[in-house]
Amino acid sequence: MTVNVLFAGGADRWPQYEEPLRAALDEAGVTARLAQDIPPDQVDYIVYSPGSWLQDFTPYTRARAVLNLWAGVENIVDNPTLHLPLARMVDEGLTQGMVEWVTGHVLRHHLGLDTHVLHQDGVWRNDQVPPLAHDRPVTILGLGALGRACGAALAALGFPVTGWSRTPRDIARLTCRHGADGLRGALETGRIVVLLLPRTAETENIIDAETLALMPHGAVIVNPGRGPLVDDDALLAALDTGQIGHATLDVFREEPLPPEHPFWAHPQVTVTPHIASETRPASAARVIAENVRRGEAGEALLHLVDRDRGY
Ligand code: NDP
Ligand code: OXD
Repeated sequence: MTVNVLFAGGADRWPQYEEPLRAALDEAGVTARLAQDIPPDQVDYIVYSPGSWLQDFTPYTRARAVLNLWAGVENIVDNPTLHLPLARMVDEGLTQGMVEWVTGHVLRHHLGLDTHVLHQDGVWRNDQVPPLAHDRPVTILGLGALGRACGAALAALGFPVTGWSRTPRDIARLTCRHGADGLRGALETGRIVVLLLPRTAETENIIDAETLALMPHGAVIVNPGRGPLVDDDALLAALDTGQIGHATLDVFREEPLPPEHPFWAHPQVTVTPHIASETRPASAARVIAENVRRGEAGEALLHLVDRDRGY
């Protein structure tokens, strides 16, 4: 039987995804009609990404699931017309990209690379040899697919890593804390704090004046999670007093970050344009195809979102 898979992931992504998706569906043994335009009442699965033209799911009467190309689901999770199972993206390429980005930015701050990279001015600055990783505790808020992988990479380099999640976790080489009580301890130890939480009602403004004050003086924040995790004004105030030594921010409340936003001009802020990582078509297509196969076989889908929890 032919399965109808609607690609509603954006016309700009279609050229990158069409061939890998066809190949992956084929490899998964699924006979599929894959297209950007299929009559709604014939669609079985919807491949989706934020900003899609598809906002009203009501006419998709026989669809069995929405398969998101992004890890973050805040743009679709509250859609009142969506009553279908929603799967988010967990992709080995996306994870590897995030591990590389987080490790790179943590090492930049740990090694004080800017001192030498930005000052090739004839001054021999040999008064500060960087400490070893085991003297620089790192905290990761969020121990999901991405937080766990980044934690493992940083722990392998020797950083003492504390991770924080909503529910209790037990992860080799990481000190795991959870819940409201665990947040204080996680922040108090982190000289570099990496945010890899989803955006939900509970995580919004989790980094505010109160939590910023818990971090060691001069701590560095690295945020590839979501902009609304951080209260921008509180962060700017903490940067101005030196409570926070630097913030490397990849995600923002408004994207693109408006040119007049104070983050751009602040000397202790590094802005990167939501490029920490991205879903990679070749590996992600296999995840989508496996979920279509599972759906057709009556098996549980991978990476299902809990709509009440919001991630
Ligand atoms: P997961 O859903 O796998 O993990 C989310 C983690 O956050 C879990 O450990 C979860 O806890 C924890 N969490 C959620 N809510 C709370 C809370 N209220 N208190 C404490 N912990 C909480 O997500 P991923 O790791 O795959 O992705 C994380 C985020 O990274 C995405 O949602 C997205 O926003 C962002 N992202 C950014 C990219 C970029 O390029 N900048 C690229 C890809 C993703 P528990 O384990 O208990 O469930
Ligand atoms: C994602 C992202 O959520 O790229 O996948 O931010």
